[in-house]
Amino acid sequence: MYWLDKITEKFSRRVAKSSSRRNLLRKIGLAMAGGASLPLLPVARAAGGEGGSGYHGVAPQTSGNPVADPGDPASCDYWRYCAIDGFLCSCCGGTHVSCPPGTEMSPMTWIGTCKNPADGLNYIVSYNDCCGKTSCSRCLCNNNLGDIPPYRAFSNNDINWCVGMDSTIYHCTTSIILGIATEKS
Ligand code: ABN
Repeated sequence: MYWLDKITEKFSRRVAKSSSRRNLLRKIGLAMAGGASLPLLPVARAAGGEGGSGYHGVAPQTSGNPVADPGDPASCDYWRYCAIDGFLCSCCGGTHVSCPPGTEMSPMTWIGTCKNPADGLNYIVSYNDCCGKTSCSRCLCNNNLGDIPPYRAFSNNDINWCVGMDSTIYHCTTSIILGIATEKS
């Protein structure tokens, strides 16, 4: 019965191998090593990468003319935002010059003057609020170049310009170039 002994031994060894403590530890070790290597996999990191807005889930954007209008409109550092106080429409389903769907642009605005690094000229920028939907709450920017306390409302950026609209609910802010500033301030 030598062959039966051999078969039984082989079977027993296989069962022991697959149920031993050593095998269990080996499986745990493999799982841990696999888990540790997961962050190395190539996943998209739109917001975290260099050049991104720094806001989670917001990919870098362009003005459409990177030479004359450089920078990322989804980032607070974009030159046009030197005097903005609000949520960037670029991060809210709109762009730096258009409101997100379902909102309406307020015709009353706060005006700032920002220097374009491409040509060194000062531009008059209108910060039009988009109204009619609850606050976007993404990409809050509070840059206050030229901001003056609210006793002069049109020189203060901390104002909801949705007043006078069908809906006064503020959603986000755009930044639209009106022209070149010719006078020194
Ligand atoms: N103009 C942006 C804004 C809206 C509501 C409150 C403060 C500032």
